[in-house]
Amino acid sequence: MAEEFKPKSIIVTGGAGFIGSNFVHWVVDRQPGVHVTVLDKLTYAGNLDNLAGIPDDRMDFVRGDICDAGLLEKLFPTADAVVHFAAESHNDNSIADPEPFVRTNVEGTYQLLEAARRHGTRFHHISTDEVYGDLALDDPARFTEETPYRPSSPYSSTKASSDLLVRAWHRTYGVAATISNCSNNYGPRQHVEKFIPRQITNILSGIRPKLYGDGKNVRDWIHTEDHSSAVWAVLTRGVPGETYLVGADGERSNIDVLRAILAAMGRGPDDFDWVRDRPGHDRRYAIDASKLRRELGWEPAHTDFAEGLSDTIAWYRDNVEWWQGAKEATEAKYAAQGQ
Ligand code: NAD
Ligand code: TDX
Repeated sequence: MAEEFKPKSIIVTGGAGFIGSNFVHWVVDRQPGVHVTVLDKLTYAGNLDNLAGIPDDRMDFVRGDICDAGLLEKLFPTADAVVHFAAESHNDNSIADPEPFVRTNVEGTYQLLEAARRHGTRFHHISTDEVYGDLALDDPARFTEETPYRPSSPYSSTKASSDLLVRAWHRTYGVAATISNCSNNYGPRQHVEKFIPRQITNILSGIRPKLYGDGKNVRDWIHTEDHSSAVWAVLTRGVPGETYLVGADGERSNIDVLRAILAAMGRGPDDFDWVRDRPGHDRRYAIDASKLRRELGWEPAHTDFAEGLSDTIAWYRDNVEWWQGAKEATEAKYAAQGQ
């Protein structure tokens, strides 16, 4: 473990999105001395309502693009660290139109690294387990920090590219950077395009849930609050230059997750439609988070998936106005893709 880094002022990119906003709430609730500047472009995935209730003296919100070097030049001088969540994050969108993924995920990360280099700013990069490609269903292996990069989709290849830029800026220019690669998050405020919210809001809207392919693909689910505590652990206690995998031993097949949602919402186990598979669909992700647990003493708090899922369903039931606006356009896009 490195000597503890104690930032007083952090920039959070993508802080109006799903995981970024959950992280901002986590920091504001648990780290009283820390001021947050959220930098977010408010794309279709960003929503200012996600930051409602945060006191003005704890957070500034700046609407802007991480690719805007002039804007970064204004924000970086007063920041001790940048925690970089901003990205185009959805695989299906990346297959339909990869251009914004290359721009935001690769060029945006490059601009942030250059700003961090100019100002000596600590850098924490949020990445994904998808950079490692996929595993067979019967493979006993899980991903570790040593697993070779083998991304499959336009999304995951741009995230892999951004990770490599971070590594190079650390080694070549000495930027004090850490990386965390996390598995699939779930919890409140996730966009309705993603698997779990899509199925919950389908049921709430009278639409049948949609399952890709044979439904046997496995994802390793972690509650977004546990991702937040892991990011804080790596930012403050991680060693610059190091990568930490984040996961909470939550491997589940898509059909099992869908049937858990159906049961929790009073529907039958077959009350869903099979739809066209995702091209290049990764079969299985699985994270070995031993390094994070051993070296930084991190433990997940949300270990009961049924309970986390039930809380998430309750959140979507109670916040219909939060998701209703995006639902129709999202389903129209999926329908046009046969999904
Ligand atoms: P999201 O799509 O919900 O939010 C992304 C946010 O970034 C939005 O608020 C959007 O407005 C903002 N943004 C996009 N382009 C921008 C730009 N050019 N400049 C400034 N802001 C911009 O995404 P998410 O699911 O919260 O994911 C956040 C991060 O976590 C991403 O880096 C993603 O790769 C990573 N990640 C996600 C998961 C997951 O399960 N969702 C798992 C592991 C890692
Ligand atoms: O309607 C659906 N039906 C379905 O079967 C949708 C939207 C998805 N799926 C399947 C595809 C995947 O196997 O569910 C699984 C999860 O899909 P997504 O929610 O799109 O997530 P995934 O592609 O696994 O990527 C997520 O985790 C890693 C995030 O979107 C990424 O940002 C993160 O890096």
